[in-house]
Amino acid sequence: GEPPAENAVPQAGGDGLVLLRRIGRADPESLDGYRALGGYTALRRAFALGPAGVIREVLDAGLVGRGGAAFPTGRKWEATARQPERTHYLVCNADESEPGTFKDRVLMEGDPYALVEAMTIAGYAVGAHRGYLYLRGEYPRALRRMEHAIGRARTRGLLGDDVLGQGYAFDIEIRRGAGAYVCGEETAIFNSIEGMRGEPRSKPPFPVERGLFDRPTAVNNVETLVNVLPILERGAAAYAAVGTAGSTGTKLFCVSGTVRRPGVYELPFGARLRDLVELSGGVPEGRRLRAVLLGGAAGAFVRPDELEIPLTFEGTREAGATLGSGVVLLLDDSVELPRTLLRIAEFFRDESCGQCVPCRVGTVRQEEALHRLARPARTEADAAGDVALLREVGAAMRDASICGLGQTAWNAVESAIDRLGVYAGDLPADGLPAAGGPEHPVDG
Ligand code: L3W
Ligand code: SF4
Repeated sequence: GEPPAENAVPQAGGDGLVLLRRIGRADPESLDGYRALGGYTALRRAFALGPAGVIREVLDAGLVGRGGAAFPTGRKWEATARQPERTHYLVCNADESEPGTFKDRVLMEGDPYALVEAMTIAGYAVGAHRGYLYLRGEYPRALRRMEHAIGRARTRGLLGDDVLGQGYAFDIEIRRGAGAYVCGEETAIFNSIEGMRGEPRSKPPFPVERGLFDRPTAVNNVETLVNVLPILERGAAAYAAVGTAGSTGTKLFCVSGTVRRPGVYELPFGARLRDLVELSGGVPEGRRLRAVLLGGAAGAFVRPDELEIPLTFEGTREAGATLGSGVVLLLDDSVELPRTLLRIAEFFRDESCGQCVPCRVGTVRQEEALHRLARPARTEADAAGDVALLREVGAAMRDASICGLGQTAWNAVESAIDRLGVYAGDLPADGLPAAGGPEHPVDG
Protein backbone atom coordinates (compact mmCIF):
# COMPACT_ATOMS: atom_id res chain seq x y z
CA GLY A 1 0.00 0.00 0.00
CA GLU A 2 0.81 3.70 0.08
CA PRO A 3 3.45 4.67 2.62
CA PRO A 4 2.01 7.09 5.18
CA ALA A 5 2.79 10.58 3.89
CA GLU A 6 4.18 11.87 7.16
CA ASN A 7 6.31 8.86 7.90
CA ALA A 8 9.03 8.40 5.33
CA VAL A 9 11.03 6.10 7.62
CA PRO A 10 11.56 2.82 5.78
CA GLN A 11 9.79 0.27 7.90
CA ALA A 12 10.71 -3.37 8.06
CA GLY A 13 8.55 -5.24 5.58
CA GLY A 14 7.52 -2.02 3.88
CA ASP A 15 7.41 -1.16 0.18
CA GLY A 16 10.64 -0.10 -1.46
CA LEU A 17 12.72 -2.34 0.75
CA VAL A 18 14.79 -5.04 -0.89
CA LEU A 19 16.78 -6.88 1.74
CA LEU A 20 14.29 -6.28 4.54
CA ARG A 21 11.19 -6.83 2.40
CA ARG A 22 10.04 -9.95 4.19
CA ILE A 23 11.11 -8.97 7.71
CA GLY A 24 8.03 -8.72 9.88
CA ARG A 25 5.82 -9.84 7.00
CA ALA A 26 6.63 -13.52 6.72
CA ASP A 27 6.58 -16.03 9.56
CA PRO A 28 10.30 -16.86 9.86
CA GLU A 29 9.40 -20.49 10.58
CA SER A 30 7.16 -20.99 7.55
CA LEU A 31 8.67 -22.22 4.32
CA ASP A 32 5.31 -21.79 2.59
CA GLY A 33 5.18 -18.20 3.83
CA TYR A 34 8.65 -17.64 2.41
CA ARG A 35 7.65 -19.07 -0.95
CA ALA A 36 4.46 -17.03 -1.02
CA LEU A 37 6.63 -13.88 -0.79
CA GLY A 38 8.91 -14.80 -3.67
CA GLY A 39 11.12 -17.37 -1.99
CA TYR A 40 13.00 -19.84 -4.22
CA THR A 41 12.42 -18.00 -7.49
CA ALA A 42 16.08 -16.92 -7.43
CA LEU A 43 17.33 -20.50 -7.05
CA ARG A 44 15.16 -21.61 -9.99
CA ARG A 45 16.66 -18.82 -12.08
CA ALA A 46 20.14 -19.87 -10.94
CA PHE A 47 19.59 -23.40 -12.21
CA ALA A 48 18.36 -21.98 -15.52
CA LEU A 49 21.48 -19.81 -15.87
CA GLY A 50 24.04 -22.41 -14.80
CA PRO A 51 27.00 -21.64 -12.48
CA ALA A 52 28.86 -19.41 -14.99
CA GLY A 53 25.65 -17.52 -15.75
CA VAL A 54 25.05 -16.85 -12.05
CA ILE A 55 28.58 -15.49 -11.66
CA ARG A 56 28.05 -13.30 -14.74
CA GLU A 57 24.91 -11.80 -13.18
CA VAL A 58 26.67 -11.13 -9.87
CA LEU A 59 29.60 -9.49 -11.70
CA ASP A 60 27.27 -7.38 -13.85
CA ALA A 61 25.29 -6.35 -10.78
CA GLY A 62 28.48 -4.92 -9.28
CA LEU A 63 27.90 -6.63 -5.94
CA VAL A 64 30.73 -6.09 -3.44
CA GLY A 65 31.17 -7.62 0.01
CA ARG A 66 29.15 -6.18 2.88
CA GLY A 67 31.36 -7.40 5.73
CA GLY A 68 33.48 -4.28 5.54
CA ALA A 69 36.09 -4.78 2.82
CA ALA A 70 33.87 -4.31 -0.29
CA PHE A 71 35.67 -6.92 -2.42
CA PRO A 72 33.78 -7.80 -5.66
CA THR A 73 31.72 -10.92 -4.93
CA GLY A 74 31.63 -12.09 -8.55
CA ARG A 75 35.43 -12.03 -8.77
CA LYS A 76 35.68 -14.07 -5.58
CA TRP A 77 33.20 -16.63 -6.90
CA GLU A 78 34.87 -16.79 -10.30
CA ALA A 79 38.28 -17.36 -8.72
CA THR A 80 36.90 -20.11 -6.48
CA ALA A 81 34.95 -21.82 -9.27
CA ARG A 82 37.94 -22.05 -11.61
CA GLN A 83 40.23 -23.92 -9.16
CA PRO A 84 40.87 -27.42 -10.46
CA GLU A 85 40.51 -29.25 -7.11
CA ARG A 86 37.48 -31.49 -6.84
CA THR A 87 36.28 -30.21 -3.46
CA HIS A 88 35.23 -26.59 -3.02
CA TYR A 89 33.59 -25.04 0.01
CA LEU A 90 31.27 -22.18 0.77
CA VAL A 91 31.50 -20.44 4.14
CA CYS A 92 29.00 -17.86 5.29
CA ASN A 93 30.54 -15.46 7.78
CA ALA A 94 27.78 -14.88 10.31
CA ASP A 95 30.12 -14.15 13.21
CA GLU A 96 28.78 -10.63 13.36
CA SER A 97 30.95 -9.05 16.05
CA GLU A 98 31.95 -5.62 14.86
CA PRO A 99 30.75 -3.35 17.70
CA GLY A 100 27.54 -1.65 16.62
CA THR A 101 26.74 -4.21 13.90
CA PHE A 102 23.46 -6.15 14.12
CA LYS A 103 22.10 -6.32 10.57
CA ASP A 104 22.95 -9.99 9.93
CA ARG A 105 21.12 -10.94 13.11
CA VAL A 106 17.99 -9.18 11.82
CA LEU A 107 18.27 -11.04 8.49
CA MET A 108 18.81 -14.46 10.07
CA GLU A 109 16.12 -14.07 12.71
CA GLY A 110 13.56 -12.48 10.42
CA ASP A 111 14.14 -14.17 7.05
CA PRO A 112 16.19 -17.34 7.62
CA TYR A 113 15.12 -19.13 4.44
CA ALA A 114 16.57 -16.25 2.43
CA LEU A 115 20.03 -17.12 3.70
CA VAL A 116 19.47 -20.83 3.06
CA GLU A 117 18.43 -20.08 -0.51
CA ALA A 118 21.28 -17.60 -1.04
CA MET A 119 23.87 -20.04 0.30
CA THR A 120 22.52 -22.72 -2.03
CA ILE A 121 22.93 -20.39 -5.01
CA ALA A 122 26.45 -19.40 -3.94
CA GLY A 123 27.41 -23.05 -3.45
CA TYR A 124 26.07 -23.89 -6.89
CA ALA A 125 27.99 -21.02 -8.50
CA VAL A 126 31.36 -21.91 -6.96
CA GLY A 127 31.00 -25.69 -7.25
CA ALA A 128 30.62 -26.45 -3.53
CA HIS A 129 28.51 -29.25 -2.13
CA ARG A 130 28.87 -28.21 1.46
CA GLY A 131 28.33 -24.84 3.05
CA TYR A 132 29.26 -23.85 6.57
CA LEU A 133 27.33 -21.20 8.41
CA TYR A 134 29.77 -19.80 10.98
CA LEU A 135 27.35 -18.23 13.43
CA ARG A 136 28.12 -15.87 16.27
CA GLY A 137 27.76 -17.80 19.54
CA GLU A 138 25.77 -15.01 21.20
CA TYR A 139 22.92 -15.28 18.69
CA PRO A 140 20.70 -18.04 20.13
CA ARG A 141 17.54 -16.97 18.32
CA ALA A 142 19.33 -16.77 14.98
CA LEU A 143 20.68 -20.27 15.68
CA ARG A 144 17.21 -21.67 16.34
CA ARG A 145 15.72 -20.01 13.27
CA MET A 146 18.56 -21.09 10.98
CA GLU A 147 18.49 -24.67 12.32
CA HIS A 148 14.76 -24.82 11.76
CA ALA A 149 14.97 -23.40 8.25
CA ILE A 150 17.80 -25.75 7.24
CA GLY A 151 15.84 -28.73 8.60
CA ARG A 152 12.66 -27.75 6.75
CA ALA A 153 14.57 -27.11 3.52
CA ARG A 154 16.06 -30.61 3.80
CA THR A 155 12.71 -32.33 4.23
CA ARG A 156 11.31 -30.43 1.24
CA GLY A 157 14.16 -31.30 -1.13
CA LEU A 158 15.62 -27.79 -1.11
CA LEU A 159 18.83 -29.07 0.46
CA GLY A 160 20.33 -32.52 0.20
CA ASP A 161 21.36 -34.90 -2.56
CA ASP A 162 19.17 -33.53 -5.31
CA VAL A 163 18.19 -29.90 -4.74
CA LEU A 164 14.90 -29.09 -6.51
CA GLY A 165 15.35 -32.26 -8.58
CA GLN A 166 18.17 -30.57 -10.53
CA GLY A 167 20.86 -33.12 -9.73
CA TYR A 168 22.83 -30.71 -7.56
CA ALA A 169 23.83 -31.85 -4.05
CA PHE A 170 24.23 -29.22 -1.34
CA ASP A 171 23.86 -29.11 2.42
CA ILE A 172 24.57 -26.61 5.18
CA GLU A 173 26.26 -27.21 8.52
CA ILE A 174 26.13 -24.67 11.33
CA ARG A 175 29.25 -24.00 13.42
CA ARG A 176 29.03 -21.65 16.36
CA GLY A 177 31.64 -19.11 17.34
CA ALA A 178 32.70 -18.83 20.96
CA GLY A 179 32.80 -15.10 21.48
CA ALA A 180 36.12 -14.04 19.95
CA TYR A 181 35.97 -11.00 17.63
CA VAL A 182 38.97 -12.22 15.65
CA CYS A 183 37.05 -15.38 14.67
CA GLY A 184 35.13 -13.20 12.24
CA GLU A 185 38.34 -12.92 10.23
CA GLU A 186 37.87 -15.35 7.37
CA THR A 187 40.96 -17.49 7.89
CA ALA A 188 40.42 -17.61 11.66
CA ILE A 189 37.00 -19.09 10.81
CA PHE A 190 38.73 -21.88 8.87
CA ASN A 191 41.00 -22.65 11.82
CA SER A 192 38.03 -22.60 14.16
CA ILE A 193 35.98 -24.98 11.98
CA GLU A 194 38.99 -27.26 11.60
CA GLY A 195 39.25 -27.50 15.39
CA MET A 196 42.30 -25.32 15.84
CA ARG A 197 42.72 -22.03 17.70
CA GLY A 198 40.81 -19.27 15.99
CA GLU A 199 43.85 -17.36 14.79
CA PRO A 200 44.12 -15.68 11.39
CA ARG A 201 46.43 -17.13 8.75
CA SER A 202 48.69 -14.99 6.59
CA LYS A 203 47.26 -14.06 3.18
CA PRO A 204 48.07 -14.83 0.39
CA PRO A 205 47.24 -17.56 -0.38
CA PHE A 206 43.69 -16.24 -0.43
CA PRO A 207 40.79 -18.49 0.54
CA VAL A 208 39.68 -18.74 -3.08
CA GLU A 209 42.78 -20.91 -3.61
CA ARG A 210 43.43 -22.39 -0.20
CA GLY A 211 40.71 -21.93 2.35
CA LEU A 212 38.80 -24.34 4.55
CA PHE A 213 40.67 -27.68 4.86
CA ASP A 214 43.10 -26.12 2.35
CA ARG A 215 40.46 -26.32 -0.38
CA PRO A 216 39.23 -23.48 -2.60
CA THR A 217 36.66 -21.60 -0.53
CA ALA A 218 34.30 -18.71 -1.08
CA VAL A 219 33.67 -16.79 2.15
CA ASN A 220 30.88 -14.23 2.17
CA ASN A 221 29.07 -12.19 4.77
CA VAL A 222 25.34 -12.85 5.40
CA GLU A 223 24.17 -9.56 3.89
CA THR A 224 26.36 -10.07 0.82
CA LEU A 225 24.78 -13.44 0.13
CA VAL A 226 21.22 -12.23 0.65
CA ASN A 227 21.82 -9.61 -2.07
CA VAL A 228 22.15 -12.40 -4.62
CA LEU A 229 18.39 -13.04 -4.39
CA PRO A 230 17.25 -9.66 -5.78
CA ILE A 231 20.06 -9.83 -8.36
CA LEU A 232 18.69 -13.08 -9.77
CA GLU A 233 15.03 -12.21 -9.26
CA ARG A 234 15.20 -8.80 -10.97
CA GLY A 235 18.28 -9.15 -13.13
CA ALA A 236 21.68 -7.50 -12.83
CA ALA A 237 20.73 -4.33 -14.70
CA ALA A 238 17.71 -3.58 -12.51
CA TYR A 239 19.77 -4.27 -9.42
CA ALA A 240 22.64 -2.01 -10.55
CA ALA A 241 20.24 0.81 -11.43
CA VAL A 242 19.93 1.47 -7.69
CA GLY A 243 22.81 3.16 -5.87
CA THR A 244 25.93 4.60 -7.50
CA ALA A 245 28.39 3.29 -10.08
CA GLY A 246 30.85 2.18 -7.40
CA SER A 247 28.30 0.97 -4.85
CA THR A 248 25.27 -0.70 -6.41
CA GLY A 249 22.07 -1.71 -4.69
CA THR A 250 20.95 -0.99 -1.16
CA LYS A 251 22.75 -1.22 2.17
CA LEU A 252 21.70 -2.10 5.68
CA PHE A 253 22.82 0.49 8.21
CA CYS A 254 22.97 -0.23 11.92
CA VAL A 255 22.07 2.96 13.75
CA SER A 256 22.83 3.06 17.46
CA GLY A 257 24.27 5.24 20.19
CA THR A 258 22.53 8.32 21.58
CA VAL A 259 19.78 8.27 18.97
CA ARG A 260 16.02 8.43 19.18
CA ARG A 261 15.16 5.50 16.91
CA PRO A 262 18.03 2.99 16.83
CA GLY A 263 17.71 0.04 14.48
CA VAL A 264 18.51 -1.41 11.09
CA TYR A 265 17.72 0.89 8.16
CA GLU A 266 17.87 -0.04 4.50
CA LEU A 267 18.75 2.77 2.09
CA PRO A 268 20.02 2.90 -1.48
CA PHE A 269 23.75 3.59 -1.64
CA GLY A 270 24.32 7.28 -2.29
CA ALA A 271 21.98 8.53 0.40
CA ARG A 272 23.70 11.06 2.65
CA LEU A 273 24.73 10.47 6.22
CA ARG A 274 22.35 13.35 7.01
CA ASP A 275 19.40 11.36 5.60
CA LEU A 276 20.14 8.49 7.94
CA VAL A 277 20.57 10.76 10.95
CA GLU A 278 17.23 12.38 10.14
CA LEU A 279 15.42 9.08 9.54
CA SER A 280 16.55 7.77 12.88
CA GLY A 281 15.41 10.91 14.66
CA GLY A 282 18.89 12.18 15.49
CA VAL A 283 20.07 12.72 19.05
CA PRO A 284 17.56 13.13 21.90
CA GLU A 285 15.69 16.40 22.47
CA GLY A 286 17.87 19.14 23.90
CA ARG A 287 21.10 17.41 22.91
CA ARG A 288 23.65 18.37 20.28
CA LEU A 289 25.28 15.89 17.91
CA ARG A 290 28.98 15.69 18.79
CA ALA A 291 30.22 13.02 16.35
CA VAL A 292 29.24 9.96 14.34
CA LEU A 293 31.33 6.80 14.43
CA LEU A 294 31.13 5.42 10.89
CA GLY A 295 32.13 1.81 10.24
CA GLY A 296 32.37 0.63 13.83
CA ALA A 297 35.35 0.30 16.15
CA ALA A 298 37.48 -0.31 13.05
CA GLY A 299 36.03 2.80 11.42
CA ALA A 300 36.34 6.55 11.89
CA PHE A 301 34.63 9.42 13.69
CA VAL A 302 33.18 12.20 11.58
CA ARG A 303 32.00 15.63 12.70
CA PRO A 304 28.45 17.03 12.60
CA ASP A 305 29.55 19.36 9.77
CA GLU A 306 30.42 16.31 7.64
CA LEU A 307 26.91 14.88 7.33
CA GLU A 308 26.88 15.44 3.56
CA ILE A 309 29.22 12.45 3.18
CA PRO A 310 27.57 10.10 0.67
CA LEU A 311 26.92 6.65 2.07
CA THR A 312 28.90 4.73 -0.53
CA PHE A 313 32.16 2.80 -0.31
CA GLU A 314 33.91 5.31 -2.57
CA GLY A 315 32.35 8.39 -0.98
CA THR A 316 33.32 7.46 2.58
CA ARG A 317 36.81 6.50 1.40
CA GLU A 318 37.22 9.90 -0.29
CA ALA A 319 36.14 11.55 2.93
CA GLY A 320 38.83 9.66 4.82
CA ALA A 321 36.30 7.45 6.56
CA THR A 322 34.89 4.01 5.81
CA LEU A 323 31.48 2.47 5.44
CA GLY A 324 32.73 -0.76 7.00
CA SER A 325 29.87 -3.09 7.75
CA GLY A 326 27.38 -0.21 7.99
CA VAL A 327 27.77 1.02 11.57
CA VAL A 328 26.42 4.52 12.24
CA LEU A 329 26.89 5.27 15.91
CA LEU A 330 25.67 8.68 17.03
CA LEU A 331 27.29 10.43 19.97
CA ASP A 332 25.68 13.48 21.54
CA ASP A 333 27.39 16.15 23.62
CA SER A 334 26.84 14.24 26.85
CA VAL A 335 29.25 11.50 25.75
CA GLU A 336 32.76 11.69 27.20
CA LEU A 337 34.88 10.97 24.16
CA PRO A 338 38.09 10.05 26.01
CA ARG A 339 36.11 7.37 27.81
CA THR A 340 34.65 6.11 24.52
CA LEU A 341 38.16 5.90 23.03
CA LEU A 342 39.40 4.01 26.06
CA ARG A 343 36.56 1.56 25.67
CA ILE A 344 37.46 1.00 22.02
CA ALA A 345 41.15 0.54 22.86
CA GLU A 346 40.29 -1.88 25.64
CA PHE A 347 38.18 -3.85 23.17
CA PHE A 348 41.06 -4.24 20.71
CA ARG A 349 43.54 -5.11 23.46
CA ASP A 350 41.12 -7.73 24.74
CA GLU A 351 40.33 -9.19 21.32
CA SER A 352 43.86 -9.27 19.88
CA CYS A 353 44.76 -12.93 19.45
CA GLY A 354 48.36 -12.12 20.34
CA GLN A 355 49.81 -13.93 17.38
CA CYS A 356 51.75 -11.01 15.92
CA VAL A 357 53.83 -8.45 17.79
CA PRO A 358 52.60 -5.12 16.34
CA CYS A 359 49.04 -5.89 17.38
CA ARG A 360 49.76 -7.75 20.62
CA VAL A 361 52.04 -5.00 21.95
CA GLY A 362 50.51 -2.07 20.07
CA THR A 363 46.99 -2.53 21.41
CA VAL A 364 48.40 -2.55 24.97
CA ARG A 365 50.54 0.55 24.42
CA GLN A 366 47.59 2.33 22.81
CA GLU A 367 45.36 1.67 25.78
CA GLU A 368 48.04 2.78 28.24
CA ALA A 369 48.59 6.06 26.40
CA LEU A 370 44.86 6.74 26.31
CA HIS A 371 44.67 6.10 30.04
CA ARG A 372 47.45 8.63 30.65
CA LEU A 373 45.74 11.14 28.35
CA ALA A 374 42.54 10.83 30.35
CA ARG A 375 44.21 11.60 33.66
CA PRO A 376 43.45 15.00 35.21
CA ALA A 377 47.05 15.96 36.04
CA ARG A 378 48.49 15.64 32.54
CA THR A 379 50.49 18.58 31.19
CA GLU A 380 50.30 19.83 27.60
CA ALA A 381 53.78 18.47 26.92
CA ASP A 382 52.92 15.03 28.31
CA ALA A 383 49.75 14.98 26.23
CA ALA A 384 51.65 15.88 23.07
CA GLY A 385 54.15 13.13 23.80
CA ASP A 386 51.41 10.56 24.24
CA VAL A 387 49.64 11.64 21.05
CA ALA A 388 52.95 11.27 19.19
CA LEU A 389 53.41 7.83 20.71
CA LEU A 390 49.88 6.86 19.66
CA ARG A 391 50.68 7.85 16.08
CA GLU A 392 53.85 5.81 16.06
CA VAL A 393 52.21 2.73 17.57
CA GLY A 394 49.21 3.17 15.31
CA ALA A 395 51.34 3.30 12.17
CA ALA A 396 53.17 0.13 13.22
CA MET A 397 49.89 -1.71 13.86
CA ARG A 398 48.42 -0.56 10.55
CA ASP A 399 51.47 -1.48 8.47
CA ALA A 400 52.70 -4.65 10.11
CA SER A 401 49.72 -6.53 11.57
CA ILE A 402 48.72 -9.83 10.00
CA CYS A 403 44.97 -9.25 9.97
CA GLY A 404 42.34 -6.54 9.87
CA LEU A 405 42.01 -6.40 13.65
CA GLY A 406 45.49 -4.98 14.20
CA GLN A 407 45.43 -3.03 10.95
CA THR A 408 42.33 -1.10 12.02
CA ALA A 409 42.83 -0.92 15.82
CA TRP A 410 44.02 2.69 15.65
CA ASN A 411 41.55 4.04 13.08
CA ALA A 412 38.93 5.36 15.47
CA VAL A 413 41.45 6.88 17.88
CA GLU A 414 43.32 8.57 15.03
CA SER A 415 40.14 10.07 13.64
CA ALA A 416 39.10 11.31 17.08
CA ILE A 417 42.43 13.11 17.43
CA ASP A 418 42.57 14.51 13.90
CA ARG A 419 38.91 15.24 13.17
CA LEU A 420 37.38 15.86 16.58
CA GLY A 421 40.43 17.39 18.27
CA VAL A 422 39.65 15.26 21.24
CA TYR A 423 42.80 15.94 23.25
CA ALA A 424 43.15 19.54 22.18
CA GLY A 425 41.42 21.29 25.04
CA ASP A 426 38.36 19.12 24.79
CA LEU A 427 38.89 17.31 28.07
CA PRO A 428 36.87 18.46 31.08
CA ALA A 429 39.10 20.44 33.47
CA ASP A 430 39.10 17.67 36.03
CA GLY A 431 39.78 14.96 33.46
CA LEU A 432 38.51 11.45 33.95
CA PRO A 433 39.07 9.15 36.89
CA ALA A 434 41.79 6.66 36.02
CA ALA A 435 39.39 3.75 36.01
CA GLY A 436 40.72 0.21 35.89
CA GLY A 437 44.33 -0.86 35.79
CA PRO A 438 46.00 0.72 32.80
CA GLU A 439 49.11 -1.39 32.74
CA HIS A 440 48.49 -4.74 31.10
CA PRO A 441 51.25 -7.28 30.73
CA VAL A 442 52.04 -7.80 27.10
CA ASP A 443 52.72 -11.48 27.18
CA GLY A 444 50.45 -12.45 30.06
C1 L3W B 1 41.10 -13.34 -4.05
C2 L3W B 1 42.62 -11.57 -4.07
N1 L3W B 1 40.43 -12.87 -2.98
C3 L3W B 1 41.18 -9.93 -1.26
C4 L3W B 1 39.26 -11.39 -0.57
C5 L3W B 1 39.65 -11.80 0.81
C6 L3W B 1 38.39 -11.41 1.59
C7 L3W B 1 37.91 -10.16 0.87
C8 L3W B 1 38.34 -8.89 1.52
O1 L3W B 1 38.28 -7.80 6.17
C9 L3W B 1 37.64 -5.64 6.74
C10 L3W B 1 38.10 -4.24 7.01
C11 L3W B 1 37.18 -3.75 8.12
N2 L3W B 1 42.17 -12.73 -4.59
C12 L3W B 1 41.95 -11.02 -2.96
C13 L3W B 1 40.85 -11.73 -2.44
N3 L3W B 1 40.41 -11.03 -1.40
N4 L3W B 1 42.13 -9.92 -2.20
O2 L3W B 1 38.46 -10.25 -0.43
O3 L3W B 1 39.69 -8.95 1.87
P1 L3W B 1 40.44 -7.93 2.79
O4 L3W B 1 41.76 -8.57 3.08
O5 L3W B 1 40.44 -6.63 2.13
O6 L3W B 1 39.60 -7.77 4.08
P2 L3W B 1 39.13 -8.78 5.27
O7 L3W B 1 40.31 -9.23 6.05
O8 L3W B 1 38.17 -9.79 4.80
C14 L3W B 1 38.78 -6.64 6.74
C15 L3W B 1 36.31 -4.89 8.42
O9 L3W B 1 36.74 -6.02 7.73
N5 L3W B 1 36.25 -5.17 9.83
C16 L3W B 1 35.05 -5.53 10.32
C17 L3W B 1 34.70 -6.77 10.52
C18 L3W B 1 33.42 -7.11 11.15
C19 L3W B 1 32.34 -7.47 10.46
C20 L3W B 1 31.07 -7.90 11.04
O10 L3W B 1 30.88 -7.98 12.24
N6 L3W B 1 30.13 -8.22 10.18
O11 L3W B 1 32.43 -7.44 9.14
C21 L3W B 1 37.30 -5.14 10.69
O12 L3W B 1 38.48 -5.07 10.44
O13 L3W B 1 36.36 -2.72 7.68
O14 L3W B 1 37.91 -3.47 5.86
O15 L3W B 1 37.43 -12.39 1.47
O16 L3W B 1 39.92 -13.15 0.88
N7 L3W B 1 43.67 -10.97 -4.64
FE1 SF4 C 1 46.08 -11.67 15.98
FE2 SF4 C 1 46.16 -8.98 16.05
FE3 SF4 C 1 47.90 -10.32 14.57
FE4 SF4 C 1 45.30 -10.25 13.86
S1 SF4 C 1 46.70 -8.53 13.91
S2 SF4 C 1 46.66 -12.03 13.85
S3 SF4 C 1 44.35 -10.27 15.91
S4 SF4 C 1 47.71 -10.42 16.81
